[in-house]
Amino acid sequence: MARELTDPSIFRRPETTPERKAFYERMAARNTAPLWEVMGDIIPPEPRSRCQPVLWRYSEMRPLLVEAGDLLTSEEAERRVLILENPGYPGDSRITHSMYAGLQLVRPGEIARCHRHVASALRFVLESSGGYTSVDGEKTTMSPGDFIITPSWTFHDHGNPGDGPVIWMDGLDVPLVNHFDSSFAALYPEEEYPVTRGEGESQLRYGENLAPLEYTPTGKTSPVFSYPYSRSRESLERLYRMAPVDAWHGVKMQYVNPVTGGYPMPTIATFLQLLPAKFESAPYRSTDSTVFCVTEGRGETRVGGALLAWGPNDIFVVPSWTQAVHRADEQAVLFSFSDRAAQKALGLWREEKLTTST
Ligand code: 1HN
Repeated sequence: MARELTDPSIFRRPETTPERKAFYERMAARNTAPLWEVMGDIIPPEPRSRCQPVLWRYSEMRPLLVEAGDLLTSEEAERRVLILENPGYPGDSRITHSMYAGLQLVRPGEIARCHRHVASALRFVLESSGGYTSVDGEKTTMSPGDFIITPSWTFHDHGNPGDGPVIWMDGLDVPLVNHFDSSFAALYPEEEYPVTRGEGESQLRYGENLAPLEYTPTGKTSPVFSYPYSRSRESLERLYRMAPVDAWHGVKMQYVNPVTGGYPMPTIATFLQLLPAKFESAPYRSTDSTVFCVTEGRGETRVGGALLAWGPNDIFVVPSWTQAVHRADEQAVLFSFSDRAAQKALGLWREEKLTTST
């Protein structure tokens, strides 16, 4: 079961007598407060996330997004995006405590004009034939299942020269950046950034088990910014056929920055996993609330008392320190992202692998 907000504190809390209360009021007038009144709340014995386990069905989201396309141009909207908002944080534009997610539509012929911001972004492509995103002068064509990075403070614009809608999930570390009050944003003076590099150039330089001569990594984000689905998908399929399947995760891999071996972005970790048909995972929990996007297959996830039944392009959330069990009706592939990169960099991350559900 989910941990409840009623979890007992391990700390003492003395009785509040009228005399003490009057004292606390005098303290408040001097911008001070008694720790002994709040210690159990600010130092819980384990995470008490307000994040709720939720599912967004693509069959319900896509029509809303298409309707948004009829109502507003992407020029008017700046970015035509439906925010996936966790009901645990109403009005807060966040899908988990630390992460933002949304569904973005670019209609044929549209351009989402160029800007940059401190927040790092990922795109996970759901529908596209010919859509592209451009990062600091290099274009990348988007295909379904591709994971694409927009590093912090890089100029980016998107376009759709094709004849069908282009739709992707955005994931950004906006709540984390705003937690630190460290957000900046700027427009590029033109609608599109000039193309200065060939398409696929960063892949050739850094993503082929090669690197430029005497290269030393600069910056905190992967210099490869497109991770095509076809390659990652094939790895999972072939590993499934030749190697043991993990009881907690199926065949799960993490995306890497090829020049450091670390996560692709300094704050956001991303994963791809294959769940074989009829696989049921052993229960697992970790401190990084995680956003899952189903790329293939159907199944369900039991998490914190909720049963989330998912299919292709559905998006769901597993909150921090909440046991989750995944079951696949048919072979399934799940993309996921979380703040694990940030938590591990700060020495905060924990996980627990259980053998039976409690
Ligand atoms: C943003 O810049 C994009 O560039 C998408 O496509 C979603 C959500 C919050 C802040 C900036 C984009 C965003 C965003």
